[in-house]
Amino acid sequence: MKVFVENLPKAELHLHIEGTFEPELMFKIAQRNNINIPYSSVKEIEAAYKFNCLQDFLNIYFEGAGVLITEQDFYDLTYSYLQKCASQNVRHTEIMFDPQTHTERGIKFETVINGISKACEDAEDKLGVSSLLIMSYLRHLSEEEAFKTLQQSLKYKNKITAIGLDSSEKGNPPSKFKSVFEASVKEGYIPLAHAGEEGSSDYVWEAIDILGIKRIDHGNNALQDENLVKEIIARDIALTVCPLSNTALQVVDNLKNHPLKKMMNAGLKVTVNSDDPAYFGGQINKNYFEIQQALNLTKYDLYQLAKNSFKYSLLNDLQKQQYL
Ligand code: ES4
Ligand code: ZN
Repeated sequence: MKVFVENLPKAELHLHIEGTFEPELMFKIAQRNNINIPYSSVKEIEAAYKFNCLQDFLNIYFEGAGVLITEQDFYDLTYSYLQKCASQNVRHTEIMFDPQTHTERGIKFETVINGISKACEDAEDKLGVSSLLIMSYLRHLSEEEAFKTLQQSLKYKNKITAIGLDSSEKGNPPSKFKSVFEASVKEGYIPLAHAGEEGSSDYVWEAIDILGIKRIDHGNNALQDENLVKEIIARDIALTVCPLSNTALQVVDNLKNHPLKKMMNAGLKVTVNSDDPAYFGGQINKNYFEIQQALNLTKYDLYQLAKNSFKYSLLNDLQKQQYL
């Protein structure tokens, strides 16, 4: 099964670039930027990665992202992730980035986007991995702040395919971002959002009805509402599920209780992804393999999951055809 997973061509659709920051690279970049981080070894860092909930994780994730300063830093972070894609037979990836995590600390939008997008171009040439970018608004900040980010992005519109919504879900419902999503769609961005990870099924309803999202990041709690499940299926919206993230953040207590197979059986279109692999204990292949083991998935299930990853990607139909 491990070899089957490794050989399976895949796309990754739910991945935060700031969440791919491995301790070794974090040390290296912190050192070259003369920044002190509160850890003295990789072991200490790994020991700190114990989370009780999404917020616990986010605090550490924002702190780690704080050492990224130059375009080269963003380039190195992204290229390092894309090399991992190549080695795991990930042929295509849709990378989320959180501009506000950086612009809030005085880093220019252009530094972030140029570093990330140059790495993507080089990886397409040298590694044969294609990528698209998803600009995510931080939902713990105001809608006005998101509007500022939208404005900053317009000059780089040709490099960005979609918008997302991430960070602390509870207390920050999708409806808070109705106007900025409308404005973003008018600019040609495809709307996506995290919903139903810690938030209830009501948040998933809002995400599809009010924001009009084309794909749901996580969506676990959609299963609480039969009518919602029917609606998601009727609209042919896929869920980007992240098994190891769900156990790391205690959204699911044990992989054996993960709802992925239930989702598939209910007719939902599911994909498997790593979310923040440097923090949650595994890259994409480990996510496929561990969920396969925990739920006794068949090779056919794995094939369906990988096929969905291309079918529900943001590639155009012609680009998809080479994989389907
Ligand atoms: C995130 Cl809500 C969420 N989940 C996982 N990773 C994240 N990075 C930023 N927001
Ligand atoms: Zn996520």
